[in-house]
Amino acid sequence: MSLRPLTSPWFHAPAGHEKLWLGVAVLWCFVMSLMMPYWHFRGKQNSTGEAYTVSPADFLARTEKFVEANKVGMFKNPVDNAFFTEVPIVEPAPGSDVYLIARMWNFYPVLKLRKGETYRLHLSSLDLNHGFSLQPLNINFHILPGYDHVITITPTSTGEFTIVCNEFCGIGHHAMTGKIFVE
Ligand SMILES: [Cu+2]
Repeated sequence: MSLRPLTSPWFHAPAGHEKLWLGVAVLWCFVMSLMMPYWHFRGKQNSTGEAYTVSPADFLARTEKFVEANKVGMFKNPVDNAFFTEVPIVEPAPGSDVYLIARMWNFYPVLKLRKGETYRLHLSSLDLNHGFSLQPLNINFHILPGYDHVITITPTSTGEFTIVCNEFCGIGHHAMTGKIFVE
């Protein structure tokens, strides 16, 4: 198989409907570009931009201390073949610092929060990149190792929310889920 060189003139300027659709596409590029800064200021689900460097060992130590102080029970993971079958349930005081670890392959711990109260949620990973996708609300953040990303959250509805990892992170990725209960 060989490629044939193009015969001149190969370029034909867009005409008719082609012109119209190219125009629509370019216009939409501008709209989408403007939406990015717009949602940065007007959106209600943005990062606060607050982040610190932290070693995975330090973040694990802070989270263990947080779990120790606020543990109220154990959560049995309903996922088949889950890598972590039991995860502690933690009920932090409103307004306090809350720690959530993402790692291969679970979210630790399970959180119990109160509607209308504000928390400082610290997110970090112990190994590689993971995703924080809160369902069914569709709130999405990256969770990176080495960074403590602090998100200010105020639950506005009660119920059971599932955290799904939406960054492929290995053989157990499909089983990587977490829970947040809001009362
Ligand atoms: Cu993951």
